[in-house]
Amino acid sequence: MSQYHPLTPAEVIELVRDIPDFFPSSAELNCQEIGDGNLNLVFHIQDTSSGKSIIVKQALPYAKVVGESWPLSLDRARIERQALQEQHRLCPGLVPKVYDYDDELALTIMEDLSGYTIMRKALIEGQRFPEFAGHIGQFMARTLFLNSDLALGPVEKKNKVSSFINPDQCKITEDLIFDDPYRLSDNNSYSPSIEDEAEALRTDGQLHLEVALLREKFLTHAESLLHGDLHTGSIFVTDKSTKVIDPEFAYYGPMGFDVGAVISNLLLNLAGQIGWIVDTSTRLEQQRWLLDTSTAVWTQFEQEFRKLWSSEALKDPLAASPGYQDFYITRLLQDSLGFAGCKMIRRIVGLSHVADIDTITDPVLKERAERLALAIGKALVKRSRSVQSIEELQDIALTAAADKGETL
Ligand code: SR1
Ligand code: MG
Repeated sequence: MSQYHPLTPAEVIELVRDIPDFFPSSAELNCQEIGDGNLNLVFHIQDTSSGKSIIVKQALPYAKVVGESWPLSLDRARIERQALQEQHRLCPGLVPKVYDYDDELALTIMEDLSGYTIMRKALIEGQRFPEFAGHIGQFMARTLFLNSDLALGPVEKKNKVSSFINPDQCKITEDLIFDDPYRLSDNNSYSPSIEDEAEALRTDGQLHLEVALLREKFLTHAESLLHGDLHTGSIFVTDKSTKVIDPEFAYYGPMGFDVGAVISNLLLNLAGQIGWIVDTSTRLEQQRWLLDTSTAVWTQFEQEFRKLWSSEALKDPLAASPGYQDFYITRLLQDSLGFAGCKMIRRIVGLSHVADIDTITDPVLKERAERLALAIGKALVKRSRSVQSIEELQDIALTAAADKGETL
C-alpha cells in the first residue's frame, strides 16, 4: 500500500534529519509551510543555531488552487525532480541542487534559495536585472538544445520522451491556455469591465486559427524537454544570479513554449506597470527596459543555441546543411512569439492570473493594463507566423499599445 500522505511539519523535520552530512545531529530545526503556488506544499526547514536551511516540496494529489475536485497525478513530483536534476546537470549555476527525494511520498528535498527574490515580485517593485537575459538565454538554449534530436541519439531521445510523459499537467495547459479563453468556461475569470474583450476572444476566427495551429504544436511537436511553466514566478533572482525552479509541467514539447513563457511574463509586467509606476517618464523607462529585455532574452538564447548547433553539427552532416539552422531558428522565433501571445491572453481572462496585473488596486489602471496585455497578446498570436526577426517584437508591442491609446 502506498505510504503517501501530505506531511506535517513535524514529519518533515524528522525526514530531513536523515539527509547525510547536512544538519548536525544537535540541530534545532524549525519548519514552516510556505507554499503560495497553485499545486503543492512547500516546507522551509531551518537550523535555528547555524541558520542552515533546506526546502522540501511535496505534491498534493489535486490542484490546490481549485480543490480535491481537480485530481492530479503524483507522478508529476518524479517528473519535476528528474527535470530539475537534468537541468542542474546542464546548467549547475542556474538551477537549485536536489539533495534527496522520495517518489512514493511525491517529494523532493532541494537547495533553499532564501537569499533570492521571486522575479515576479521584484519586477512589480520596478527592479531591473541586467544579467537576467544572458542567464535565462543560456538556461533555455542548453536545456532545449541538448535534450533535442539535434544533440541526442534517436533511441536516447525516445527513452527520454517516454519518461517525461506528463498527461495531467499537459491537460491543464491545453485547457487553460489553448481552450478556455476562447469559449465560455467555468474556469475563466475576469472583471465585467472587460466583457467586451472576452467576447471578442470568443468570436475572433483569425485568432482561433492561429491558436489552433499553436495548440497543434503543443500537442504533437516533441522537440525537447521543456520546463513547461517558465513564468517569472518560477524564477528566483539576485543582481548577479538567476535560478530556475518548479519544472513540474516538464514534458517533450515545442521549444518555443519555454521561450514564449519568459517573453510573455516580461510583457505582462510591462502592461502592469501602468498600475505600479506613477511618474510617466519613470514608467516609460521601465517599460522600455522590459521590452528591450524581452528582445535580449531571444537574442541571448539564439546566440547560445547557434553556438551549440555549430559545435554539435559536426556529428550530424545533415544538421550542417546550408540554410537548415536559419530555417529552424526562424520557426522557433515564430513559435516563441505565438506562444508568448497565448500565455498573455490566458493570464487576463482565464484561471490563474498574474499578480503583476491582478493586484493593481485602482480599477481604472487595472483595466488599462488588462486591455494592453490582451492587445499585445493578440497581436503576437496573429503576427507570429510572419515574423522574420526579433526586431519586429518592438513594432508588434508598440503598434498594439498605440491601438489602445497607450504610449510605450
Ligand atoms: C491549475 S494550475 C494553474 C496554473 O498554475 C501553474 O503555474 C501553471 O501556469 C498553470 O497553468
Ligand atoms: Mg509552478
